[in-house]
Amino acid sequence: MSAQVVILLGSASDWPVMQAAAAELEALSVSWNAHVTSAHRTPERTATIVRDAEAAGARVFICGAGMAAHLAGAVAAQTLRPVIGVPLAGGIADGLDALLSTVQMPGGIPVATVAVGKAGAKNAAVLAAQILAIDDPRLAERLAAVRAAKARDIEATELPGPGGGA
Ligand code: RP5
Repeated sequence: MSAQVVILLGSASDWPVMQAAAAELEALSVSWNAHVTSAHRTPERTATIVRDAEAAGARVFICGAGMAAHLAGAVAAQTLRPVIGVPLAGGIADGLDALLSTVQMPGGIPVATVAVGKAGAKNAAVLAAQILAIDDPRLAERLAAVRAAKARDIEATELPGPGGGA
């Protein structure tokens, strides 16, 4: 069986941000693989990757792209599996361009669009895991444990008081 989650990047230059999605999936023990493919530069390769991954059992696609960020939409056009789009900064409007390109899908072909950049990459992984956890109780437990650990971190945070004291 293929990886449960397939991460697609519009360019190798997107990997420094998108590796946050891979790291989050790894931490949750969700299998993943990643490929560079472009909606515009390699449209046929994109369609082939999606079809092959789906046939091999991929459950969710995560797509990160910047500028005229159409990768997630191009993937959503090829599959009924959930597609999560991560808009990336770097274009003329520092990610707002990619956000609008990713989120403004026509009715009937949804892309679940997350925040621009690293937070979006992380949340794409968590959202993919939440989708998979609907029928995987052990993954749901791991997600709950990660969320509880993050809450404990916040509760345990102590800031210096006025004058630098505790
Ligand atoms: C997009 O154009 C890619 O997703 C990347 O964010 C941006 C720039 O790509 P490169 O010129 O670095 O390959 O398609």
